[in-house]
Formats: sequence, structure tokens, C-alpha cells
Amino acid sequence: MIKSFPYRLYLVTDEALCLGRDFFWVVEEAIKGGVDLVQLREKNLGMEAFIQKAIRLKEICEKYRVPLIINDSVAVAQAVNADGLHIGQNDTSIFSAKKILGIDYPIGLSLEKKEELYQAQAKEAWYFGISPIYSTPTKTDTFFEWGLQGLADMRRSTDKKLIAIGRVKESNAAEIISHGADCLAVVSGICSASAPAKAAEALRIEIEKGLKQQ
Ligand code: TZP
Ligand code: MG
Repeated sequence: MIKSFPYRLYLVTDEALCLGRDFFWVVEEAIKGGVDLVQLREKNLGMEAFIQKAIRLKEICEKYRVPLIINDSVAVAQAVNADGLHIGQNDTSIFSAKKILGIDYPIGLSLEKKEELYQAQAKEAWYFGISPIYSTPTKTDTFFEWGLQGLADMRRSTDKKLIAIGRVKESNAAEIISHGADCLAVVSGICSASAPAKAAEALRIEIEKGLKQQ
């Protein structure tokens, strides 16, 4: 079971944004380029199809020793023995999920405003998603964006790892890291890139620059 969080570049998948290319090819390219954590995020798949997709993706992730996280579904995480679960504020609680997955199961939590840091379940989170750092066409049901100052404030308020998500791209990656993010989560910047491996490589270079400025 993973305890630490050494990851820097987190691919959150969206097959619809893969420009018609093979989904598994896109993820594998992204890993080759430097993605070190993958989240399977599926909003419209039935349980069986979600499980089958997760099983195939897990094989690829295992080949590169990259952990696979499941978005939202405790049942799928359990069925495929995923490395972790990611939940948001409107999903099951970390407490309920741990009753099924085990007390030490790694569960990441999205925070959409600062007060959520003081919820009881926040203490149990493996990491916090700073969601969204910037509003993005990829997820339109958000009402607030953290921005760099909000991120920096969270950096001073918690020792947990902070993952920034939302319109993260090569041009803003270094400054997001320098304002206190430990890791960047990216959907369209990798899934829709003409060369997903090159996009991931470029993001890793910017992350290194940002780390030097922390
Ligand atoms: N949660 C907050 S923003 C977001 C999610 C899943 C989508 C981020 O997508 P993109 O394409 O990297 O802006
Ligand atoms: Mg969710």
C-alpha cells in the first residue's frame, strides 16, 4: 500500500479528449514522457465497462510501475485492486470508502474551497486536489478558482501534498509549482496534445524549474 506521495505529474484521463486516438496508446505515451501517476476518470461508463477499462489500464501502469487511481468509484477501485481512489466533495466520504477499502487505503480528496480543509475527513486524505486552480472548459460545474494566491495560502495552511488541477499547461506549470503545488494534474494538456509524450516531457521540465523556485 502506498503511503508517501513522491509524484509530480498526474494524468487524469478523459477518453473524449484523446482526439479519436487509442486511449491506451495516449496513456502509455504520457507515461513514457514522464507522467508518474494515472487516474482513470469515467463519468458515463457502466460498472462492468469501467472495470474492464481499469483492468487494461492497470496492466499498462504496472509495466511502468506507475500507480493507478480510480476516480469516484469505490467498487471499481476494489474490483481491480487499484492503488488508490480519488473523491470529490459530492462523492462518498473518505470514512465510508475506508470501511470498504481498508483503513490505510490511499484516498485523495478534492478541495473546492478553504473551509473544506477543516472537515473531519480532510485529516484522512492522502493528498488534496486544489480544484480548480484555474477554471477550465474540461470541467464546467465549478464556481470558484483557487488561483496562485489561494494555492499559496493553502501551502501555508497544511502539510499535506497539494495537487493543482485545472487548465494546467506548459506555460503556467512552473509558477503553479513555485507557489506551492507538489504535483500537477493534467487532462486536456496531455490527452489532447498532438504528441502526448512530448507534452508530458515539457511539463516535467517546467515542474523542475518551479521546484527550484520553491
Ligand atoms: N477537476 C478540477 S478541474 C478538472 C478536474 C477533473 C479538469 C481539468 O482539466 P484540464 O483539461 O487539465 O483543464
Ligand atoms: Mg468525483
